[in-house]
Amino acid sequence: MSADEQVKFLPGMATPIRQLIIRGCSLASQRPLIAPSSLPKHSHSLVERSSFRTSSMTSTSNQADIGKMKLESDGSFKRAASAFRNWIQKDGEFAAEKDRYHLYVSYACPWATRTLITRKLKGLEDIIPVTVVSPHMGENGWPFASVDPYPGADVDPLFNSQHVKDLYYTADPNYAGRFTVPVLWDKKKNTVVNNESSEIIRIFNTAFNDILPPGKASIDIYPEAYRQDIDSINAWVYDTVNNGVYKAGFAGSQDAYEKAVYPLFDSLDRLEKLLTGRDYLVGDKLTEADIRLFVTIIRFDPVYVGHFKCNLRTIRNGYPALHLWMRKLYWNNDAFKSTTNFQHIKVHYYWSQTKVNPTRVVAVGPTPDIEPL
Ligand SMILES: N[C@@H](CCC(=O)N[C@@H](CS)C(=O)NCC(=O)O)C(=O)O
Repeated sequence: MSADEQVKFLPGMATPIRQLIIRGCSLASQRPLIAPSSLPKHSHSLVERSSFRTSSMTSTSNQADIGKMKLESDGSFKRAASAFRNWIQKDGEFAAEKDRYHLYVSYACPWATRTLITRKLKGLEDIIPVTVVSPHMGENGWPFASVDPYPGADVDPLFNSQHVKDLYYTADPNYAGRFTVPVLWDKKKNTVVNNESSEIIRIFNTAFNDILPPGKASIDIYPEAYRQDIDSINAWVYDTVNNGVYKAGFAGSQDAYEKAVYPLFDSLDRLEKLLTGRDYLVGDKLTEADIRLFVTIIRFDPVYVGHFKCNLRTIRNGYPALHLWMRKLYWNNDAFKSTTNFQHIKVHYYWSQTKVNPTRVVAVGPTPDIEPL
């Protein structure tokens, strides 16, 4: 429970009256509520929990606003770990069922786009519906279309939430982490199953195979035989490329910036060698290593070169093999093309990250967003 919300136990009452103290004024809710401490986590009824807190009630802008995010003392950016790490399993607590789970994403977010690509590759569109937020991530975090009707954004079909942060508080009123996408939601337990994209794509890879047609069930982006190679590429690609662009872009000192940007380009050079004459990073088929790299490379020229100062080279002019690999995935496989929305990508970074770009002016180039094959 935050400092803004308190549950009051009045003398002689079997159940407490919930009292919301909102910026100095107090509103007593007459609806009885079971003491939260006597319940297992996530066990409040949906209606009670979703009314616990709404976007307009409390100020969480230090938690929700990327512009107010604190850096380390040396000016470097450290990404916080994701909080919800449950797994969907055949006979587990979170069973693999149709019409039980819902995916919340932003087209702008590379981590969320990993999950969108995998959902599409595996043919999970009917099993796991998706809701897209507006790219304007502001002081309350990611808004739904009910608050910001941006083209391509959706309203929240489950709760009509205003912001993604409302979902997090519905799952856990004491949530103190960041309000990130993607969010994989469980409609049965009314909670977040998992908000870590690297795990969500592995869940999607296998968990629903029993209820998918054989052609989709047999698609395996993390095959046993290649796991060691995939894991080892993922490790340095994550640190220096996927997260490396953020470390360069969010750096608050010259030293922190240079410590990120040079290793980033060293890794791009290494990837260029790996991909020369090859269509895929590992073996001769598409794996999660390609998916995880693609979402960063597709954003590179449109956003990271300018906005994040990753400008030693561009992909289109500096890396012919990476450029070809990216264009083949995009133009030849609809799972990549249909989940890439350059408008959401560009508007989000340039508009939302006001520490990096206080004017919110969105750069017009490069044109085209992606070159033809
Ligand atoms: N570890 C998470 C990271 C997700 C993430 O950082 N998402 C960003 C958008 S690209 C976000 O929602 N940030 C909101 C915030 O940090 O307040 C994952 O891979 O799923």
